[in-house]
Amino acid sequence: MRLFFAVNFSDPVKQKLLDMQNTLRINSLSGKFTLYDNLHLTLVFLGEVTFERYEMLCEILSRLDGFVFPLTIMGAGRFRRDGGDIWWAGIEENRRLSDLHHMLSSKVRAAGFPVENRRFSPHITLGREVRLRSDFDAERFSRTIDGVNTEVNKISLMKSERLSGRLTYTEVSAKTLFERQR
Ligand code: 2AM
Repeated sequence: MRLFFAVNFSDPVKQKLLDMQNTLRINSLSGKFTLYDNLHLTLVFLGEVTFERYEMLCEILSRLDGFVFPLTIMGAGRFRRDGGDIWWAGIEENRRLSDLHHMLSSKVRAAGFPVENRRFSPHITLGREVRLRSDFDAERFSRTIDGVNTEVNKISLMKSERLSGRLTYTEVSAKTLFERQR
């Protein structure tokens, strides 16, 4: 099965992401836009994993310690691609998130998973193969998006598969972070 660790979002947050996506959609000539249910932030991509290995990942996740922390979704941008760009919502610099990424990556690597050693650029993919209308001011769009404040209270292990032709992500394991004492 094809797996990745991710942060998922509440409906109010996904609704804001959908608003951003809709602005892109109505200003695009073409694109494959992320389904509402699939909006997420990838922490570590694992790829194809056997069942034994899947159990190791659940174990790693269950041993993860950490407190709930704040996260701000801020701005939008694109990874330029020949066949149309990947458009994403950005994440404000977040030490706790980077630490989590590094901790998870090193644990899965130590367990023998060949995870990529690329720089972590946290983002929420809104659409792929997106070609925008030439009169759309992408810079202005990115600048004028309101930040969305939320919190990370759970880390999910997600399965990615096509079900009846539809890309479907299912949470197969999760770790709830500790609430900070108030
Ligand atoms: P994304 O985070 O840029 O959207 C499931 O495929 C998720 O893992 C997607 O969110 C995807 O991209 C992310 N991902 C990261 N590296 C990947 C890779 N090498 N192949 C496929 N998906 C990858």
